[in-house]
Amino acid sequence: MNISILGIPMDLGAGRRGVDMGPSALRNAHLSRALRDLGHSVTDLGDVRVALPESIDKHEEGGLVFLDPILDACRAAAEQVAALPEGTFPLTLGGDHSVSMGTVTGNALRGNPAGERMGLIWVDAHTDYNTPHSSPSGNIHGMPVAALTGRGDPRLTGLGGDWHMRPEDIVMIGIRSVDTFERDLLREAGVKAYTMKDVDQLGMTRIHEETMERLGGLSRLHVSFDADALDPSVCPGVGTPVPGGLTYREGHLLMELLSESGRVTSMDIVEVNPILDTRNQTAEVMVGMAASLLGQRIL
Ligand code: HAR
Ligand code: MN
Ligand code: MN
Ligand code: MN
Repeated sequence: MNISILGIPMDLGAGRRGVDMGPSALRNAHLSRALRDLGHSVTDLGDVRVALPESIDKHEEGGLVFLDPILDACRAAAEQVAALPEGTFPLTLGGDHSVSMGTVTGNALRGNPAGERMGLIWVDAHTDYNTPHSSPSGNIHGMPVAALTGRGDPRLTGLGGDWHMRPEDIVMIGIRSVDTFERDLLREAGVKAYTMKDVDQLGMTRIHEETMERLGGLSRLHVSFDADALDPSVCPGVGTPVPGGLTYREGHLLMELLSESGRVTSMDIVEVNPILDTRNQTAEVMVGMAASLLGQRIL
């Protein structure tokens, strides 16, 4: 397979600094080499240009922190991803999770400017379904899924023109932190979310089967993997750690099963924060997750 790597070194959507170094940390953990060793042809497109927080004013506008530079970076990421040839697998590196407004949009618009239906598998401790009204923080990395489904500020929801994700095409896995009003929005929209209780009770195999069934008719599936989905003991280098997360094996098993399905067409790795990490452990773990999704097997 042809894999194109694109970095979005942005931490403007997060409350803490450091995830802008995520793409470097992942490259340092030998991401390209790991994927080439699996027989893939890998092209690293480098990074999207992102404004430096030091050179712009931190302004909040209607409950949105750093809205304009985040929109610029998301637009640039969406354009670059949308322009990749059909059949290429885009592997996009954040950055905070607001980058996925751009990457998901770009993947949906690839080969069709009007946009296609696409399944979205959101692996995260958080549901990222806030709007400017429901958000307790104003941090845009808590809002990307709501924005993708057309909820929130029109500047965020308008990235794909008239295209939006359908809530029924989204499955979240690993959930254990949801804000009060965010919970209402999520329920009302009808997004399927597997919490950690579901992971404990059903197991990852069953969750994978149900996910494949739910997203049955869709020809494109995007995996957006937030490093904080994994337990903080596995991935300590994240800005918003939540105890009780996915084990190392649960993460790999999900990626292995998705890989066997042969249906995943693009992936993000986001929220890796080298400042808060221990000797780049989080980036190394996430490179392993990408390798499992892209065909690595134990035997
Ligand atoms: N729900 C919180 C907020 O909106 C924090 C969520 C963002 N944290 C992430 N994204 N890492 O998954 O501020
Ligand atoms: Mn997230
Ligand atoms: Mn998260
Ligand atoms: Mn819109």
